[in-house]
Amino acid sequence: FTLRNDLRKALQNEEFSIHYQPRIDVNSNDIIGAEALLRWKHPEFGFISPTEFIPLAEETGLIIPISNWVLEEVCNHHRQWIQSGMNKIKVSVNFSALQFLQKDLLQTIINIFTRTKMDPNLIEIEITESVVMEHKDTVLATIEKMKAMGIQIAIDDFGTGYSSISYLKKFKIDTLKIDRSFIKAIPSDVDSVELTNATIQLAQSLGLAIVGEGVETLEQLITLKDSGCQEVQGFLFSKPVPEKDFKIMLNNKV
Ligand code: G
Ligand code: G
Ligand code: MN
Ligand code: NA
Repeated sequence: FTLRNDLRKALQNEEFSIHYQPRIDVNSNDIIGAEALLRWKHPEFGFISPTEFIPLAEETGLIIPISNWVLEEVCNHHRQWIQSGMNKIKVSVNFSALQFLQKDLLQTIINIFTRTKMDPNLIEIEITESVVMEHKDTVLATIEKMKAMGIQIAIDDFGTGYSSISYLKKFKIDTLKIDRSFIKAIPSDVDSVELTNATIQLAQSLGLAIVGEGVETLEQLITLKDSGCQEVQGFLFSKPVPEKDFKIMLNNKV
């Protein structure tokens, strides 16, 4: 209850920030993208996990202004990176199901891109399988329009929900992100290895990019690489870091 009230004041008190986790090409070791992850620093309790406050933000409807702030902040950072001469990388932003139920979502995105001069081709929106499957028609109609604008779509936490393979193709989904619970269990757990391999093969046959998430060990990296996974994220390379640190990381790679 107190957290819920504090959340109402968090935006105007500038308690939110964005951390970035690099996405790495397994062959070149280059940073080819970044996932934007929201952080809330509570004045008393310090950092509170999004797994705790995102559900509160969804219950209260605050998720909409907060998510709009996230997207605009990410676009502003991205413009600054380009202006200071760094490689143009793709940035991924997590979207909540509630955003897709907003009638003005697309116009809001267009307004943000216009204000920040963001190239839609360099934004990827991450949604979970359950977002798509629970709100099928609304979400799919919106995805179609996002795709038409050039925005890329990734299915996050892939393997944890129920996906219909037909929609992956029909809506030209760009990327599957294998959930880190499976990566954590490879190569020891046979089921996780099989699911990971099946997902990689599915992605290859549909022409989708594939990202292994939560890679923490060299053994996991090698297993993924040998199975044909081209892109990874995880603590082995970097945890999510504040924007100023991510900028340094990007600069060192140029
Ligand atoms: O960064 P961390 O592992 O603490 O994130 C926990 C969860 O919070 C992840 O599932 C992630 O997708 C989600 N999350 C992080 N940032 C955002 C955001 O900006 N919007 C939404 N909707 N979810 C986010
Ligand atoms: O559900 P989603 O993929 O959006 O979750 C992103 C979250 O995963 C980030 O908040 C980040 O903190 C966490 N994460 C990223 N890499 C690793 C990793 O290698 N190990 C663990 N345990 N968590 C990770
Ligand atoms: Mn994600
Ligand atoms: Na995930």
